[in-house]
Amino acid sequence: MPRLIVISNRVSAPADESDASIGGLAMALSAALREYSGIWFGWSGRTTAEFTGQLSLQRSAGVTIATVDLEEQDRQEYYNGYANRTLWPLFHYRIDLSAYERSFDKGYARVNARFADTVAPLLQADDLIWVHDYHLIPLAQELRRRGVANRIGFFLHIPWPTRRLFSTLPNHRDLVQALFDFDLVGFQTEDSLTAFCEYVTEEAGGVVSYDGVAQAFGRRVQLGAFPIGLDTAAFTQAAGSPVAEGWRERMHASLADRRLIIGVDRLDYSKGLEERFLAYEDFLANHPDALESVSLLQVATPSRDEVTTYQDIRAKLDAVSGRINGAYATADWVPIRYVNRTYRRDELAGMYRAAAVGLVTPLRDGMNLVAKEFVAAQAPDDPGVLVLSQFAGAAEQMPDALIVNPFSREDMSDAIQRALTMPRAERVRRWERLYDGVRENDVTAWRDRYVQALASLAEAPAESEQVEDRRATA
Ligand code: ADQ
Repeated sequence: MPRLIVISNRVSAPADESDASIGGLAMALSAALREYSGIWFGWSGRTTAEFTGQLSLQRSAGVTIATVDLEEQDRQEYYNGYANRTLWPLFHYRIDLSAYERSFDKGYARVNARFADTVAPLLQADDLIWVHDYHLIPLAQELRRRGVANRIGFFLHIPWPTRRLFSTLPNHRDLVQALFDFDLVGFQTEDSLTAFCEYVTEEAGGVVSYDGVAQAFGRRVQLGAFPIGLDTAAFTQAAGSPVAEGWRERMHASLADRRLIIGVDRLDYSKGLEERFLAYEDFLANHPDALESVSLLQVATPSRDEVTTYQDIRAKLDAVSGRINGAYATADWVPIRYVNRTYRRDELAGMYRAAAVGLVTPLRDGMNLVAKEFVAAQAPDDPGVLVLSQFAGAAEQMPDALIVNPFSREDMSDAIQRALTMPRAERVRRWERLYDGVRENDVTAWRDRYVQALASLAEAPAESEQVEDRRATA
């Protein structure tokens, strides 16, 4: 088995799985790297006065974790800048929030070059290299410039936007061209794959064959949809652990026979939290019988709080939840418990299991692992109901959830009512189908599908053998 070299912006050691590190990518990759020997390389999250490329190495369960410090300017221009103020909002359909600044472009290019400089000396000839997410789109291009001929794959954890939207990005063409230096480019969904193909054919003058080989810019790349999964067995086991059981009981005791609706998200405008609160407010207004008989627990962990937009959304959610609680709370009941904390996986599993309804209603999401965690944590004989946004990648795989439009308060309010009143037989039937999917398409299946697809590709052809650029000379 070749070594697997995983490269992502941040890394977290596999041993950390049960601790407080959050974020879907970290969760998935630490599980995916088990059973592999190799290296997981990324930024340490720390900054240093001057970039040296000095590696910090740590061995953990057969994997070498290799991290490097960046400069403060890198953090601002690459991480807070191009990655999180330009690409993240654009790829989540929020061009109103996207900032285009040339210093960000420079920082992004600089850090990708620094990653390539640092990781290239670690590589052996038959290593498979797997690059993750929007922070590192130009990395294969940088590695190729340094003579790396290994097979290199890319996986995008967030959605790929439609052609018209993507074209609002200055230099959009360069970013797509950079993807053609990978051998395999994977997306979460068919929807993202289709959007990318449309760009290739309509904007870049390329072609895509029926088996997903795209040709443009004089190069060729294999494309595919690889929906990410959960470490399902571990999560289900966590849901049955004494810690989870303790939390389930604690939730029930604090609810005093009220039904629990739960939401768990990184605090991000793409997760649709304000819309969710407003829909819940509509639900309370339209169902007076629900007053004092349900409670919404929203766990939202602050993230990226150096970026102003994230401070804004936080302030907005404080205000909206406060207003709703002010309007409806009684002496012994609050409609929304809004908590900005991180919980351990087994604690979260216990909370999911205590809930009658899971609200996963992002406005746009690559996949959304919380939807899968909610399903994996349920008691088979009395499962809660998943209410899922049609704009989460997970909706492609989870049609047995109650699929909602997160932009419509009425739609979401109706779904909450339907979930709370759904007969047990229907709940069980829907949950069984959802759980089968979550179990079969788990994180190991995802990794294996991707790595096999990458390994089965022929060695990267030399530059001269690449296909002719099919673009009409534009
Ligand atoms: P995220 O945007 O981080 O991931 P998601 O897939 O929902 O979104 O994963 C969030 C993870 O963080 C879950 O495992 C969840 O349990 C955990 N988490 C959230 N709040 C927490 C809290 N308060 N305490 C502890 N843990 C918490 C990105 C993309 C997604 C994609 C993943 C994986 O945006 O669309 O599903 O990568 O590819």
